[in-house]
Amino acid sequence: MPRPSSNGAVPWPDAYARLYTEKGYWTGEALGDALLAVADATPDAVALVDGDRALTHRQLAERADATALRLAELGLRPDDRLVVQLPNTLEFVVLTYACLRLGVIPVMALPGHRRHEISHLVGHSEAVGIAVPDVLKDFDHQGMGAAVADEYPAVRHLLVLGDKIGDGAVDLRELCAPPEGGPAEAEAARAAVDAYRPDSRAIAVFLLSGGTTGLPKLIARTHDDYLYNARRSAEVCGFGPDTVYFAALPLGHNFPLACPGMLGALLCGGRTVLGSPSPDKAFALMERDGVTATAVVPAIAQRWLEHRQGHPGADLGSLRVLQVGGSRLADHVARRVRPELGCTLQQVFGMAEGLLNYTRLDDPEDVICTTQGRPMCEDDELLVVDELGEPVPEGTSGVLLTRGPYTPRGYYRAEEQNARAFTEDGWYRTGDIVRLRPDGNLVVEGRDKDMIIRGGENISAEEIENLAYQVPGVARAAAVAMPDAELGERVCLYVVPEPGRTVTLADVHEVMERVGVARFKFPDRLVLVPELVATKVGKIDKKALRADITRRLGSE
Ligand code: OOB
Repeated sequence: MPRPSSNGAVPWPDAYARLYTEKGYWTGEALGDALLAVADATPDAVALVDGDRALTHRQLAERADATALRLAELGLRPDDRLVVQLPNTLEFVVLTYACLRLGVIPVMALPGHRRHEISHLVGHSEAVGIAVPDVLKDFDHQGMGAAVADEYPAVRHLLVLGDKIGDGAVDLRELCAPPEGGPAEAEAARAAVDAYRPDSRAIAVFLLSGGTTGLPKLIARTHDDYLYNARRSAEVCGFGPDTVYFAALPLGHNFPLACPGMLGALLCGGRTVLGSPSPDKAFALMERDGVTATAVVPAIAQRWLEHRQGHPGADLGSLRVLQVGGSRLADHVARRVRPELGCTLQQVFGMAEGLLNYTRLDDPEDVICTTQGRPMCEDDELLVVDELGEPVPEGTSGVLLTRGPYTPRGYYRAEEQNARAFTEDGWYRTGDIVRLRPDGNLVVEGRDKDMIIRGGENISAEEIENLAYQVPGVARAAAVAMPDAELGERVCLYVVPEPGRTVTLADVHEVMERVGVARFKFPDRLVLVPELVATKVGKIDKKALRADITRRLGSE
């Protein structure tokens, strides 16, 4: 098993690092420098649009450096960790860019996370700061952040975005404000931030694993690997200076962040427009800003298609590519994209752990609609194996293992999980059941991991079960995916109650509410059963449970 290095990340073996450098995948640049080079080349092109606020590449770069210096003044230093839970806003982008320049590592939390998750992320990453909105969708993020900061004395900075900044908190609008002074000051700020330049092998960002084992694990992505991730993705997606990328999904997700996402668009001298997936607003914004590419999960693609039927009005003529990924897109939905939205569909089978598969824009329609694409790099290694770990014959389905230049060799400080999720020689076990077609494209046929993907949010069944055991009267619990027309899957919890007791869905929700668990993890349905059938090896037979709930749904 590869050992973690002193920074807690598991590095690639030297021979691979050499190979990836020789092949030009790793360029030795820090992400911040790559972004600055673009700002120097196309200073006056618009880089970022957030409502009626717009920044050119030069303005964005200068704001990032001003922000980096303010972070440094607050006492943040390279390798410090900052848990970031912000909506898609200018401040999110400026703060992230500033962190990349300074070598401060953002930990990309998701908007739905609550105290349970944020507290875990802060503890595990040993964060010194938390960045949150004041209130969002009636939830007091600032209060949550303050409570987590109280719990962890190492947290010295609470950065808050909004109108109500509490005592002792830092106002993110001020932190991310434009620099004062003229070109000379900007140059001086840049030189000052340059002094902090992180090594290209250092950790650039922490992404979260969807995970199958309880709370999310941290994935340490390096400057070298993540820059390649975004640049190569941009190439495959035909991004260039004319690209107008619409960030509809929350930017903390790998997909809108760097596949090619916001970073890919910036690195091409293109533009990112910030928004959210709600169809009315998204369509109006795509028309107004001349959006050329965007990324969504299948549940949203479906919603957009439905909406389009009722509201054919908005002009989506600028849209060239709709990327869809995160969970399996049904072939019949895929086939509707070109005729109904007038753009090319690109299926993306990716993971925060690294490997990205894309259908290519010029693939035959059949490949685009029925496969999840092929790896973006010729040095992505794929292995499809059976239950015994033996490679299956081509065209047979099996579990996918992978290694490559942007797939780290282990989770951050997680030796026990790494022993399960990675093989001795560094292959990542994706837990996805795939079939490799003779033309090199993959078809995702299922999952061999205990995870539920609810409208693009990955949920660990084990985490839900652990929470269920805190509910009085629960003797045994098993969470499984139940099929759902709208979200793809929802969470169904099977419970064996203790003798003479009963348990309701409301009881489960109450406990999860109290613990402060993200809403999207709340079970959608509870089924009481007298017992849970075990497999031959003594594990709960989840296949049988999935079949059971599918049967129940079918007969309703
Ligand atoms: C993306 O990343 P994660 O880390 O949230 O989730 C990864 C898992 C995969 O292992 C697979 O189980 C599932 O999500 N998945 C798909 C899929 N794309 C992801 N399953 C079937 N079909 C697909 N197209 O979800 C992600 C990261 C970067 C780009 C796109 C998606």
